[in-house]
Amino acid sequence: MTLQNYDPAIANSLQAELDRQREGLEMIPSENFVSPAVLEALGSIATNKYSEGYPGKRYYGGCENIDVIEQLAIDRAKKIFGAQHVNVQPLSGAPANIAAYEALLEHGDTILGMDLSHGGHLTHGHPVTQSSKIYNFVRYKTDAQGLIDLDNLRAMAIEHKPKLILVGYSAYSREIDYAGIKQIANEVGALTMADMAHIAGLIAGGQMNNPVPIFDLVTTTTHKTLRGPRGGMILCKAKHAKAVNKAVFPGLQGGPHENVIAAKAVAFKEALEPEFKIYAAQIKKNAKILEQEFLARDYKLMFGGTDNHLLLIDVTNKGLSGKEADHALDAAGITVNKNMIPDDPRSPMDPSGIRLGTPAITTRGMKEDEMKIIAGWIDEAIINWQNPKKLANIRASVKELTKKFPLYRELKY
Ligand code: DSN
Repeated sequence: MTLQNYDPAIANSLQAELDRQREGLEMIPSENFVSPAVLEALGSIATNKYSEGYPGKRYYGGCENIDVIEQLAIDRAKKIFGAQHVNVQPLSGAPANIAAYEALLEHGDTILGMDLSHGGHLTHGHPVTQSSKIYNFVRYKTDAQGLIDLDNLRAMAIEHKPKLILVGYSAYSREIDYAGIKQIANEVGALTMADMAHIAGLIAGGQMNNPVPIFDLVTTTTHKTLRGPRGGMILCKAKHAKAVNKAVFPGLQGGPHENVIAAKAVAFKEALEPEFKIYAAQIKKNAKILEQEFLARDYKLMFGGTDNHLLLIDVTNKGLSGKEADHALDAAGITVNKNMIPDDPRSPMDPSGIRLGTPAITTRGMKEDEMKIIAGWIDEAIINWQNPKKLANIRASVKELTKKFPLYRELKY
């Protein structure tokens, strides 16, 4: 019995989603396309198994095969990032961050983390989150040039005496000086944590600085540039291993999702291949081309440009809001997300900016030439945001281009 025969409502929606992914340009910087091997592991019978505990120390019988799978995921992740200890069980990035705080801190401790509108993440202390009610978050910002000013960070660290300094961002496009930040943490006796979710694939591919050997603890998701299944992971120094494992299970979670862990292991094998370095390098080259094309068209790039996979663009000088740009681009077959810019005077639901990136379109095989064409289409869609006919024309051109870069050739629901 196929899914189509048994549950056509779901099968048809999956097919429609597959068509959407195939026929559009996916430029949300936190999205990607996993390989068929990752997809196969994700949809495997490992989903049937309970395995609370860790390899060799489980609360359930019958875990001998699951142990092999989870240990492979751990060993491969250690090798990619040079980590002393890895926990592959976090269900995603937000739970990984909560478990990390629990492992390293006492409730009420002070954490110095980046402001959301400057590129930080909700889980780094935004007042709407649960963790902001448990810990005392103090938030730093980027400077007028859009960079992280280490002198300012040092002054804030001396003033607030944080137990933890937190870096790693979801809309920041520049390289991070982990050694410089570690130095400040040492001066004030703070622990260090990086959330490398957005850039883990670029680090794995040797294209960006690696915080793992320097920092106490690093969290990540596995589904962004790292191109694995939707999930999370914590990497840390051996001295934090016990606390991290206890914080994840039983502290925060129950049974690990071993089908996801199997898919993580497959993605990590891929990240260890030489081709992954080429992929990671191409992500950055493609983002750089977009940067040049947008600067040439008078777009206001936050942080002055990009060193990674993403661009944060203030579109208000083009006469529209981030939400309007997001909708216009959607109509043109290009998916981005509306996003706050530093100290945005507008609201989160209708901010000044859009955030876009290259991981998914690079996975499809698109390179410099396609980036130039795509930047032209984005500009055209933004200029013609109130012209449905023009947007439909761009959408038709987008569809033509995507046919040259097939996605999941054999797949059908
Ligand atoms: N939601 C993710 C992103 O899009 O950046 C971060 O958690």
